[in-house]
Amino acid sequence: MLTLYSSLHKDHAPEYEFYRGERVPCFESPSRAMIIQNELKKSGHRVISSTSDSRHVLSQIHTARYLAFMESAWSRWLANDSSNATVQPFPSVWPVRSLRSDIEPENFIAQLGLYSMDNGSPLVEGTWAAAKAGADAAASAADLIAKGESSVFCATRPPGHHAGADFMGGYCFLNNAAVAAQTLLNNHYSRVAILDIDYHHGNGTQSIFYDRSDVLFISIHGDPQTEYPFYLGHSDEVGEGKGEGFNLNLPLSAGTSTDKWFEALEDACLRIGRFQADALVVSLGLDTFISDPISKFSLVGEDFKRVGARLKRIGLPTILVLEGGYATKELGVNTVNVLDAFEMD
Ligand code: SP5
Ligand code: ZN
Repeated sequence: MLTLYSSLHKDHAPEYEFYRGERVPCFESPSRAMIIQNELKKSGHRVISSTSDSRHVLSQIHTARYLAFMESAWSRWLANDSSNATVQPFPSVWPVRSLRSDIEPENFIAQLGLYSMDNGSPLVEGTWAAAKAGADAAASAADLIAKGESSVFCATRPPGHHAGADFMGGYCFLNNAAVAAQTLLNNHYSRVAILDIDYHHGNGTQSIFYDRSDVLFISIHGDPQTEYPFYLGHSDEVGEGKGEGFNLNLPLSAGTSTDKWFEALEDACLRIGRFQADALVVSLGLDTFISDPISKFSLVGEDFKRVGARLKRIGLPTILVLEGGYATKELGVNTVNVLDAFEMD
């Protein structure tokens, strides 16, 4: 499958995240994209660089003040104190209910809290360039589809589906799936379906399109009662206003069997058919894998071939964007299993 890749992702390489009060190595690491890239080349997939700039479409998906914050974050963090060059900033205070989020504080860490949903999304010097390269790939994928390509994969990181219009979270900074969908609409596609099969609910993508009927958002994920991101992803979230009926959540308990997972995938595919989408964006998280270190579904290598085959049967021009998947050793093979099966006759 035609794949977009940029080596800029390597500069988003935070040293640690927090787990149970301890600093632990980041689950979301550069080796993920490198291993996928190796496996893609081994299996004969064509890997190219982005052809489009996402700047305009980013302004349709994210707020101006969030984009301004993200783009200048590192230089302003350094301006605070030059010794910050080797320090990862983390938020420690958030504007929850009854606190004001309309005023951007001058304090950098307070700004970081304003623009974050968690303290689990470490930001470093190379984060903006890596995230922007991911968004450029998503926009490029849509432009390539509009020119007649039938399927394109974005082998980019950091992932995107937890990032909302004005916040980062869950290792995500810019919402690549939303960028891909909006770029398709800008290219005169009229109804785009986004199918999110990452283990975690795609809260950012859902919120971006929640009041719209031109984008159908469907997510299959671990039940937010026990699984990250906890505060969104329930089955009663169906969309609002014009968007009512265009959001479908299929939460499954942690530990759900693979049979049940594929039943949910079938429901999702049938809904996409009824929507009469003219293009499909897949938020391809591979953290549904049995050995994923932070997730609790049980798909094995062969199951990812079945996923690819089922997605192909939907029969739409398709963009797949990489989201999560942290069993790094197997991540390349699992990803390529999806793509190979998608391309099989
Ligand atoms: C894109 C994506 O998959 N983001 C996931 C973000 C999850 N963040 C919370 C990580 C919690 C780690 N819990 C470790 C459990 C180890 N047993
Ligand atoms: Zn995930």
